[in-house]
Amino acid sequence: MLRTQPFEAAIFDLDGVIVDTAKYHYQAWRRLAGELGFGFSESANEQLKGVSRMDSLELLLRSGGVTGLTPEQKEELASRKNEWYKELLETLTPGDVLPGVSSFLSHLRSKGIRTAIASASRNAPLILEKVKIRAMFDAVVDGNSIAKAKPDPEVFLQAARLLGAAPENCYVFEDAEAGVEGAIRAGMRVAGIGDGQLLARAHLTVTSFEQLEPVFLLGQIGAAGRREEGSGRDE
Ligand code: B16
Ligand code: MG
Repeated sequence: MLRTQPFEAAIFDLDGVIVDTAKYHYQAWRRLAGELGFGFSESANEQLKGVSRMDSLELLLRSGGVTGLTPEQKEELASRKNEWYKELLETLTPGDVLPGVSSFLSHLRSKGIRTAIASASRNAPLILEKVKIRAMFDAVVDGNSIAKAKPDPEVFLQAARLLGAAPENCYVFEDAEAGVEGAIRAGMRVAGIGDGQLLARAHLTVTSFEQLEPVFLLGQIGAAGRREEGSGRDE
């Protein structure tokens, strides 16, 4: 059975949850892999989701069997990728906010639930500004203010502190394995948005916010929030 107890704060990952920037990360990493002479598949890219920029580069290089680079060369590759990524971000508009997100946020806030962003991205301020959704969050914690990347719980704990909520009263919304793990380590409940098998550690999984919305809006997490694949891990 999934828990039905209410939560007082909602903490959202950004990339892949609020806005579909995950596809731009993938395009930019794939372009870098191409320049380095190897291919990079969408399934290999799953491992990079939610992971910091430099850790992502390490995973990419490992997948291409590239070794022996100096820290300076790695910095240069990461910033090359980031420039391409930022070019793609230029095309973002409020229309890129994922379906169901805005009404879900409005509903939570109308019920007095506090909201925060917990993102590994150092581009989070730029993205929030481009899609014009910053005002929907009481706090933003991103890659500029954390020392340890997901799956470390730091980003989530910092968001909870800023919202004045105890971790057990927070619900996290995540699309990445590393993020789901980080939220669990923070002692929070977590909804996985995406592939139910990849996010199997989440307390519930849905494929999109449109599907998630009624679950929370009706306040029936226990009745409607059962995972689609496998069995719920909640007690
Ligand atoms: P940046 P999230 C994460 O954002 C992305 O999922 C991950 O792919 C990226 O490497 C990381 O941010 C760092 O992003 O290069 O923009 O600083 O999912 O935690 O919102
Ligand atoms: Mg994400």
